[in-house]
Amino acid sequence: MSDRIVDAKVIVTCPGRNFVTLKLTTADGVTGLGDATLNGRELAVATYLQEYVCPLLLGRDPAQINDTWQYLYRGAYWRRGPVTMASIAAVDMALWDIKAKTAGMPLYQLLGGRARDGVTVYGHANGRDIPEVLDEVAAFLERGYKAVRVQVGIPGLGAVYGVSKDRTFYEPATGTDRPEETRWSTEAYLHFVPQLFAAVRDRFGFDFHLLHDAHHRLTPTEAAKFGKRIEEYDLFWLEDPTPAEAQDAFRIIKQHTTTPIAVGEVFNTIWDCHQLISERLIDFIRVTPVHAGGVSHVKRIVEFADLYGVRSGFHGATDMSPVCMAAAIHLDMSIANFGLQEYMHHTEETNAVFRHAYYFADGCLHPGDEPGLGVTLDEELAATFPYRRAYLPVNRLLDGTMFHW
Ligand code: CS2
Ligand code: MG
Repeated sequence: MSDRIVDAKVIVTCPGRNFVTLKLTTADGVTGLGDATLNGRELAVATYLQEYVCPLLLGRDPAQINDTWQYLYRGAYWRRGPVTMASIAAVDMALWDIKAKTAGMPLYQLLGGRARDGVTVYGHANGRDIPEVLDEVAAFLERGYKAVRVQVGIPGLGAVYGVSKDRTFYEPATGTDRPEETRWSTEAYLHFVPQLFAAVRDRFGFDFHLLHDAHHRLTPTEAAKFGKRIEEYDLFWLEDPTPAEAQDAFRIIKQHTTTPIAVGEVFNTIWDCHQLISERLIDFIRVTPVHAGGVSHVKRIVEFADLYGVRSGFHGATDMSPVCMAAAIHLDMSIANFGLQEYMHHTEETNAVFRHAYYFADGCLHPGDEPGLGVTLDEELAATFPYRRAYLPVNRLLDGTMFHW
């Protein structure tokens, strides 16, 4: 008789920021973890799992990963979207965790084995002004990073995306009663940021990958012009230059600039990026297991992307729990078209709740050799960090017009 799922539990905890985790347990006593964190809307996913998904999992064969994925996707009728796909993602990650533990091997071995020595990552150098950013870049290069993303405060503007109040951790979801409101000027941004790239290249040269996240804030024409303007600084990628609902808008950007484009952290199925990939409108796909249907669906997306020369660049911000980070690293280790992995440090409390086998060395993350994902969740400790509602900021233009955060 094959094994059966006998328990499906949703664990919400807030060790410095909110995380939602699904824990499955089989009759044979094997457990699996799945990240279900949707920053700013965590309880929507927790409820979707608790009310509609967990009851359906009890009694199912944990080995049937593909059938369970389709059962939850086609069976929902209301397909796609961040809440549904984060819920399916959590189940998928947990089932892969169980399968690899049952096989007695780290997940990447089941996904085709080691295809590289380690997973090259990028760190986040940010500061209120250019000198502060330069000091942060120096610190990352000192620590052996081969890739660094730079974000800077814009003169005349208050808080802007990517510049952390705390020098060590970046956590944008800070509004407990209501979202923090920020003000934005695209003109001020476009005028100032090329000076940041010039200063970075002047001081540190071109022997490391330089990245930047425009965070959905430009029009296609502004992005095309900006991409062309900064070609001399040879960015590894310019991220989210324009909102990605309109995939065909990226044709305008690609017609005018060779600055590589990375998009996808907000995507949740292959349908969100099918055109971007098949028309080679992007160079890196940024989907991540928790938001894009889990290990199974992210694997499908990156293998599709490989046909068109598009590489991976999985999202790895602090709102991806160590469970999602581990799943991403196992995929990074095994796929053919690996590009780069984002790596934002979690808080010490998070690392205590989610003990994990992956580790940083020589500018790379390494998965470790524990069976499965290599993550354990300390439920007792998790219970000491109760959920605390936290909104992502909203962003308005200087005249008050609602804009993109
Ligand atoms: C950002 C994220 O890491 C990134 O590239 O776009 O910090 C993003 O803002 C957060 O994940 C939103 O929760
Ligand atoms: Mg981003």
